[in-house]
Amino acid sequence: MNRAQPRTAAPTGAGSGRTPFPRRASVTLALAASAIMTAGMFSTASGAQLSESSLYDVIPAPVSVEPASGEQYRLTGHTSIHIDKQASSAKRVANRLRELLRPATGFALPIKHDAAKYEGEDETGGISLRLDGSRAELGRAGYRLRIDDDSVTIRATTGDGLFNGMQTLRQLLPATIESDSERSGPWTIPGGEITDRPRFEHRAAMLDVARHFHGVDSVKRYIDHLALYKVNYLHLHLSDDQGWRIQIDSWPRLTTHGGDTEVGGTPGGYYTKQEYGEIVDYAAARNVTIVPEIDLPGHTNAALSSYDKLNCDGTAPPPYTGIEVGFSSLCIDEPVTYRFVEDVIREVAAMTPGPYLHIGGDEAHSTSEADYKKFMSRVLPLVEKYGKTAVGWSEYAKATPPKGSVVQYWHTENSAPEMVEAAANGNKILMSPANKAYIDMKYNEDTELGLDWAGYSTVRDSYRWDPATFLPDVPDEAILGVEAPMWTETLANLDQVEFMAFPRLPGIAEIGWSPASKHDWQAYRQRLAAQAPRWEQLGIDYYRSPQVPWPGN
Ligand code: NGO
Repeated sequence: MNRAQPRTAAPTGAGSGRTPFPRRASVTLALAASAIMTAGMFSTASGAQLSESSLYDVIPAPVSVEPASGEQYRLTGHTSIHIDKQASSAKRVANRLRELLRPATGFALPIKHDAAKYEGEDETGGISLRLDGSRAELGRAGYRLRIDDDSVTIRATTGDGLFNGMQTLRQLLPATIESDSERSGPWTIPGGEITDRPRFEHRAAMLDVARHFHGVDSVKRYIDHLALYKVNYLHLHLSDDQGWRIQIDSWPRLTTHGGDTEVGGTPGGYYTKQEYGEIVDYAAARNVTIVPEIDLPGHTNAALSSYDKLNCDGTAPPPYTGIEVGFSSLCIDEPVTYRFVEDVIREVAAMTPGPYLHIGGDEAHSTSEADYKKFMSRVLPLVEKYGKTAVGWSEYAKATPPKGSVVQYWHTENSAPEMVEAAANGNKILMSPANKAYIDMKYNEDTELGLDWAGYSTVRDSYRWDPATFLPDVPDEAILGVEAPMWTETLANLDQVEFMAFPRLPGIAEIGWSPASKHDWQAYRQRLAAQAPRWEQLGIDYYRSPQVPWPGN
């Protein structure tokens, strides 16, 4: 595979050459809807009107959808949200639902505590979020959403399930629900029943905040996008040759020096522990668990540049602002290396409520294979010592990580004996094949942003693959899930990140959530098109791929 990329600064202008699309688009929904109707897209949407969504317009596609024609619920100023007394996880979801619905509707949406109705007995007069441990068929994250003329009820066994049901409900409201200022509605929701649960427990995205630093507000906004599509892990690539982005008290120069710059030599940045905690909490409130990555033993120029003593020759290299890979390595035989790594792992683990800590391990081309294994054999136990499950890129499989550790497959080949062996050793495989799941790849030769070492990745390419069969020799049970990495060598701000993520991110989310039987490109591209008015409300600048029948085209 050709990983060579020009050693040039990334474009920093706001996407020159990209299809221009106005923020807060001026395309009227009426026009958009009529174009959709003309195209005959909504075969299921019985006379879909401009402000209505169809029960089928959900991404990721639910397991089962049963419309009740003629029924619809209308959200009004009298609507209240009902939860059981003492159900704190339902309370969290109720608060979030209110936060989501309030700006556009202007409704108060009071939260009322009352007893759940029995199964089969209709709830009346509001939106009920009911925890119901007896519904084992929904699993931990599934939900059942029922909408009729009088009420909306979401049932789930956990708060996570209620949260997922709420995101579906959100997508069933008119796109203007995403507006940050009051709109007129009407706020109707099509009637029927949706029963749903995820195919894979782990549905992730990654943001590289090392090549270009992306501040707290950008990360929060990305988390909001993930939540809309039920993505439940955000992997943050916190260190690389070009920058160290997380405060480590015992090694302060990592950030004061190592966080200074980024690709292209522009000023970098880092998260203080307090800011990082803010990200972790913001994510948790949206069902997203943060997975921190400290890339080791390669991709470490920022650390090596911060401390002489981490270098085998005792001399710190200058900061690096290009986009080559594979030239840096920690000094494998020096005891200080392991004091450094242990301090970092201890401090990062302490900031991490989630179960995983990613230790990178990719492209350590300047570390011999023997040294690589020696290094990992000392570092993997440290991850365990601080109570975390290790995750590493494909290469670290050769260090035989302990049972239960996660190997993230990022290569493009459909055959990988090391993954088969890792699975046999009890590792879980997280699927991110670069030719499918890397959403930093260019869409086509005209895309200004992004890289192309794994080839171009169209919206269809990134949707049409199956994490369970991509590596046919790895048993299905070993597949943990799917992750869409966003590397940012060329992506200097969130606007550029969004342009690469939309519309591919929702497709990866669907691949991770929906049963394989629901993966259908023709149906998907129509559901995808129906999301565009939402993105416009959210101010997301997306790529208008010609493969998708966008409204207004
Ligand atoms: C590779 C490489 C990264 C690059 C990325 C760009 C992995 C795991 N290591 O993926 O350093 O940023 O490609 O697409």
